[in-house]
Amino acid sequence: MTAAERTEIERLARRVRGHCLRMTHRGRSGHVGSMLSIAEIMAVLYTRVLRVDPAHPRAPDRDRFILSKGHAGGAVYAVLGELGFFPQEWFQGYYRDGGRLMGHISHHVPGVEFSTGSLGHGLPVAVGMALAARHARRQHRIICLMSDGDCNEGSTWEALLFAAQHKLDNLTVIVDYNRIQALGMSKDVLDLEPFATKLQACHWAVKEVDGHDVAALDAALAVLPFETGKPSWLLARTVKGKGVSWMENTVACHYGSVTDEELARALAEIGAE
Ligand SMILES: Cc1ncc(C[n+]2csc(CCOP(=O)(O)OP(=O)(O)O)c2C)c(N)n1
Repeated sequence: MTAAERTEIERLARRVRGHCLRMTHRGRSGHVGSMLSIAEIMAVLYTRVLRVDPAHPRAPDRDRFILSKGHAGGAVYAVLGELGFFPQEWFQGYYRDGGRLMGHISHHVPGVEFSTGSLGHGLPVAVGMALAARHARRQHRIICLMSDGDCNEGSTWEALLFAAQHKLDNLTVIVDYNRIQALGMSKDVLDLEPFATKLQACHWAVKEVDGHDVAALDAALAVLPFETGKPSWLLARTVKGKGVSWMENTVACHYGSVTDEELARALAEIGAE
């Protein structure tokens, strides 16, 4: 990645954060911390990794992206609107009566593959898509973005065992590993550590990365799969609420958004354009 490309992707991540802050503020909704956590991951995926086309959102050979942590759908809408999958005016109606953008991610929005919200649903569906692509001899890849809360669900562990057994190397998981859930720290709710070791023991190819470093994310995802014959798992270390000082690493930012008084300050802190 050149320095100019890096700057552009970082700018996109800042715009994603800005849209998320404004959407959740206008809609008086929550989960802004969960969205701020994945801004760089969204920006890198949609500019450098996913083979998708806003003009042909249902093209048969498109890569499939599934957001399993569906409560952070605003961050996906932000990047899809930036790329032109739908008009940015739709942001105005996020989480509001008559709006097109539902709080939890919905497949009624162009570019969204699957509706989620109940944790633990994304990976089982992604595994099914990967198996179907294999049977149909299709070349598209399936990428699933999960949270550490998602990884507490039993359905996730059944799906990841199945993916390894069937050597689904067309499947990649990224975990937004911010270590905070809705009401507490992951280590207190249901600890996943030693996470990478467990995944390797389950026959996944695992990498770890700073989930806010766009160059590192790009390098980690440049060649997929990480290992032929194994599904790929990227543990992205992130900060919940990233970019807004009073939200970073707090549990409160899960169900929060910014107040009228805080909006301008938050936009200034993230360097919104
Ligand atoms: C099956 C299920 N149980 C409970 C919830 C309520 N809930 C919403 S988000 C969340 C946890 C949030 O933490 P995490 O999944 O790690 O997401 P992030 O920190 O990235 O926002 C919970 C328990 C849910 N959506 N689905």
